[in-house]
Amino acid sequence: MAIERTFSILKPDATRRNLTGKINAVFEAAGLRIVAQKRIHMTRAQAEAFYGVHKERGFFNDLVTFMTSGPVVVQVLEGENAVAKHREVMGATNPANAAEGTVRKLFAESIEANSVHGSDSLENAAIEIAYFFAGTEIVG
Ligand code: RTP
Ligand code: MG
Repeated sequence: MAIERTFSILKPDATRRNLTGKINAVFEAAGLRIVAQKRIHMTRAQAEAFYGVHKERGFFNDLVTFMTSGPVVVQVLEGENAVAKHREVMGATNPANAAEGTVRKLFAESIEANSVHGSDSLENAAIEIAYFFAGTEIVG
C-alpha cells in the first residue's frame, strides 16, 4: 500500500471542548503521523472557498458560520492508505451513524458539529493541503 498524505481539520467544537489531544491520539493509534499542524481562525472567505463544493446545499451557510465560530486545527496526516484510513477513524458524517471507536462516535455533538474534517480523495487531499500549507511547513 502507498504512503499517502491527507488533510484534516479539528473543528471548532473540538477546540472549544479542549479535545485536540484526544482526537490526535486516535489518529496516531491508527498509524497516521501528524507531519504538519497549526491552529488558525478561518475567515468567512476562507471557509466559503474551502467548502465551495457545498455552496448549493441547504446547510452551506450554517456550515460556514460554524467553521468560523472559533479556532480550528488544520493538519496534514501521513501514512499507509492515509485518505481512507483517516475517513475510517473519523466515522460517518452523522455521529448517530458512526461506528464504535470512531472520532465522531466518541466526540461529535451533531451532524454539523462533528469534530473533524477529512479529505475524501487523494486529489482533494492535495488541493486542500496546498490551500492551507506551504511545502516548507510539512515535515515528514
Ligand atoms: P468533512 O467534509 O467535514 O470531512 O465531512 P464529510 O465528508 O463526512 O461530510 P460532507 O458531506 O462533506 O459535509 C461537510 C460538512 O458539512 C456539515 N454537514 N451538515 N446539517 C447537515 O445536514 C449537514 N450535512 C453536512 C458537516 O460538518 C460535514 O462534516
Ligand atoms: Mg466532505
